[in-house]
Amino acid sequence: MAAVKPGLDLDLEAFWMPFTANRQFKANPRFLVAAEGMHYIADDGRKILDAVSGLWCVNAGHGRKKITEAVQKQVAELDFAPGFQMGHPGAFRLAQRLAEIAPAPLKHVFFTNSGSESVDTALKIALAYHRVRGEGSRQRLIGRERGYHGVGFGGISVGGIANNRKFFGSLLAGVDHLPHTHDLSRNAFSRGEPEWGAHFADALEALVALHDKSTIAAVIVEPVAGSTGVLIPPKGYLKRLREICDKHQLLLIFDEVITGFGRLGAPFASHYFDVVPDMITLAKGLTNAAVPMGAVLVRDEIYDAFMKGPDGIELFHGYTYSGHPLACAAGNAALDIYREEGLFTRGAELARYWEDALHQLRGLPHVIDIRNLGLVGAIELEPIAGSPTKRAGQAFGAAFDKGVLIRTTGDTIALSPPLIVEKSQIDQIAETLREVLKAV
Ligand code: PXG
Repeated sequence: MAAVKPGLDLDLEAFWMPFTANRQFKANPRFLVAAEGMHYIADDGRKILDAVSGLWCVNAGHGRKKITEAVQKQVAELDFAPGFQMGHPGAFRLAQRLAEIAPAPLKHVFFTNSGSESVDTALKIALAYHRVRGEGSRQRLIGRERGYHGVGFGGISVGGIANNRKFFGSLLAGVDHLPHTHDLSRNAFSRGEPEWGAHFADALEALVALHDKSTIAAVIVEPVAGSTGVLIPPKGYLKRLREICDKHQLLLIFDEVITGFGRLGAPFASHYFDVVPDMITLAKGLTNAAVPMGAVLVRDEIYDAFMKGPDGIELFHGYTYSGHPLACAAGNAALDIYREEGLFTRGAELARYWEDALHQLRGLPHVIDIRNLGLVGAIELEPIAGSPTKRAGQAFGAAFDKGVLIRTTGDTIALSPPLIVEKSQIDQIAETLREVLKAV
């Protein structure tokens, strides 16, 4: 029997939903039908406060008129332009503006359509870079346990989540992983960056000793790991990673698909931590999620190495929709909004209030950790014995029923509201979670 959404003339079986327990969802479907500002509207007409920016992506809030109008105008004027051996002004404008916001030496932008494509693009650029400069033996890629870098074969290979890897064969060869930095025995309930754990970066020295630097192309990490439960880097950890990469000429890639565009109270995490990587992968907030788009920001020296090669195509890589006109229109409008409304730094102004609101939930039943940075936060729950993820799953349902959309991963509640959030809405998120956590 096909699942049917009551009240809507829809057979739900045809759509194989991504990262979803399809049977569970289809037995009890939840539909969103509209959105504006900080809220979704559910199909039963209820207003749901969005405490996770859709999926960490609607940084300026929903239904922004400026973006809507820019996309409408663009689709009427130039719906599509081929991006290979042709250009359109919107893509060059967006690239130039991104390069202006990016940390200084990252002046070049390669467009993709998603975070997963950005990651695979950055990994390919890293490999090709070493080859074009005559060190093609550098082929090994290093990721991190509990890392999430999307779902392409490159991304799951450097990623560190067993369920995302184990079904998919042998993955990329020549990948190794750093340990993750999450240690509740030392760092539980840290406010902001944990004090303890910079030494986790030294594991990179051990990998260099094991494999030899001449075999290693790049290291990729999320500055703050998002999908595996908001893991905040220990103080000094990212700086130390940068130093070790410099020492051995390894490229350092920051995956800022979540941390980009103001999430930490600065344009990028790279600014926040004052650590400049060699490439930054982006997506999500780039267009405020109105049109899919990703990008890779690339350091001068890397781009220049390709531009010195023989005449002809310098990098055999790209997508039909790289720099799609609608995505560029949305991206340019989103950047206008971020700048005009000061959203790149609003997270810094609200960070303390956010931190206090979340940490007031300490002491509630089953809360084993609370973490925060900028406008991102997480509450880790003690799993129900024998049923991991169940407690957080119940919290998700209960919060939704009480009018707040959260995200859960494992038994951790992850929070990242749009950067336009008001203090009263932070209170609402915290109060709703207080009620929810008393009951799960
Ligand atoms: N890198 C990072 C750091 C991400 O967080 C991707 C790459 C892949 O992006 P695309 O656009 O290909 O999905 C992501 C995506 C969650 C959640 O709730 C997180 C993501 C996607 C969906 C859900 O944690 N991050």
